[in-house]
Amino acid sequence: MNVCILGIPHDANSSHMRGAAEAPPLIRKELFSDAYSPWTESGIQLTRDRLIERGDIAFGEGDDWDTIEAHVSAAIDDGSPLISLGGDHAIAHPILRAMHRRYPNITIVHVDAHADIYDAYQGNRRSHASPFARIMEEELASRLIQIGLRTINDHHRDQFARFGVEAIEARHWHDGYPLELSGPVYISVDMDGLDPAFAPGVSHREPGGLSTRTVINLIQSIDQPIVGADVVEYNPLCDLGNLTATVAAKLVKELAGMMIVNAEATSLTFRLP
Ligand SMILES: [Mn+2]
Repeated sequence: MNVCILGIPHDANSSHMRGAAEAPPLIRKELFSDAYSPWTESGIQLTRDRLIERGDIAFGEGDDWDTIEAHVSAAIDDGSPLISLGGDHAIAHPILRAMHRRYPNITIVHVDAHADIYDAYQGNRRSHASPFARIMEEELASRLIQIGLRTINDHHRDQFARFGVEAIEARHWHDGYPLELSGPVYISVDMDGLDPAFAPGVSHREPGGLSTRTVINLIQSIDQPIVGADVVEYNPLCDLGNLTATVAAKLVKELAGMMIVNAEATSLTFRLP
């Protein structure tokens, strides 16, 4: 079992400031740096041959959403799990369109300071504040579990009720929180789900967030097949000494490790009939 890595350098739907599109090469640089161990905490040696490099999407021709969906579909076509490097969070919508086609009953575990479930934000239905509204409208996930939230407003609460979202605020999250997952899991990590003390390189710093350790513990607690993940909203323009790139690379590493561990444990291949 190998894991695909795809860069999606797209930040045109960011509401406050751009910059997240610059992230993929910087995360890769840390991921493959000789300064760090290639071993995951879960016991997998993440040599380069275990990470299938799918490059960065070059945007320009055609609709960006269709382009993202096509690249993701191609990456997961052989049953490989995929980690997408954002880009802003808007890209989760076309990614999930592709994921849903292959895995119809996916559960999304979403780490974020924000619910990203506005019906529209600043008039933009593709806003990075809105992808989970589109995902739930199109029924691309069976469950949406949001973890680490600390900016909930009344509109979000209406959306949670409308879509049956399981929203767990940062103040209520703890190691060992029972998620009772079953079936394929997709993990979407907005770097601002972490506290800015750990990940300052984000466009919207929201104090009171999760520690790096807490997010890794969450990833390692998932005992179901992890078929896809994204690490989004790292904004190098806001970073301090590449700290957030290093944290993002660490999360990518632990995500890849658990993708391999769980796939080998369950011996599921997810090949279509
Ligand atoms: Mn966010």
